[in-house]
Amino acid sequence: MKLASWNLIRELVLTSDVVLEVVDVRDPINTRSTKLEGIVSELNKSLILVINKSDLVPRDVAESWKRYFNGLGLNTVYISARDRLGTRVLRSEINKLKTGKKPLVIAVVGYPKVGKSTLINTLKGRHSASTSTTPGSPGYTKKSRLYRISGNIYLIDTPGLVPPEGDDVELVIRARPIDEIENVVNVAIKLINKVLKYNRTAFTDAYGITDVDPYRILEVLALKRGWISKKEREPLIHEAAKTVIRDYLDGKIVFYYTPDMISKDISD
Ligand SMILES: Nc1nc2c(ncn2[C@@H]2O[C@H](COP(=O)(O)OP(=O)(O)OP(=O)(O)O)[C@@H](O)[C@H]2O)c(=O)[nH]1
Ligand SMILES: [Mg+2]
Repeated sequence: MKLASWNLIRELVLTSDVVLEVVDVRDPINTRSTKLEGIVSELNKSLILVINKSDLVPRDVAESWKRYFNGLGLNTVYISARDRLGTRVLRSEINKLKTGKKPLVIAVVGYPKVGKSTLINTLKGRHSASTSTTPGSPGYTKKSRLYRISGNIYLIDTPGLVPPEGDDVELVIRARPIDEIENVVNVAIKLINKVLKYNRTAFTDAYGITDVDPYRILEVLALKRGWISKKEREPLIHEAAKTVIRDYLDGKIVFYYTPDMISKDISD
């Protein structure tokens, strides 16, 4: 299955001229894919790293990530696809690319839940019309449509989903639907620890819970919501764990770190 997904990504990259790699500003290191970046450069296409959800962090944090990725040689912009902020800068970066290709076809690729669909909708705008199906493309991209987003620039409306790999908690929670996560309580506890490491008040802000013990946070959340087992009168921490993961992915639980913190361990 993983293999098939990478084949689809390759196909999508082949079909396009420019790839927008979308990452989450809260954890850009664990939501970028150097493998994707490798495929894009191997196929001689252009890549723009799009740091999304910038509305969740102070502007200088987004700026520092832009500088960091620029320093790695990556063309980078930060945006909020949801609030339509930074999209003009993104469009102008696309226009500046000297690919010589006309028309220019753009694809949006990234891990689950980073905001690919939101970005596609934002770029499409209300007035863009779909054109034909993507010309001359097999399988996957055959079903997608091309949208003209300005002048000679076209957007493929089907996002490329990077298959999550590795064992960072970020990847686990993004990898599959929440109901299919094994050991959801353990995963949520890891996530809570990671969030608390960078933002001690994240759960106070999100739920009004002042505890900083992860297990206790799940208990209190379950009690607050009235999720209590009928028989044993115990808080249903499974439900609380799923809610924490869902709320994190929806951007309701906020944390961030900055590039200068990378040398320290960010992966747990
Ligand atoms: N705060 C914030 N939330 C965003 C932004 N863009 C997307 N989201 C939220 O992130 C979640 C995922 O957004 P989607 O656009 O569905 O992400 P996706 O990458 O298409 O997700 P999959 O199709 O499941 O892989 C949703 O709850 C969005 O509302 C943004 O710029 N800021
Ligand atoms: Mg989507």
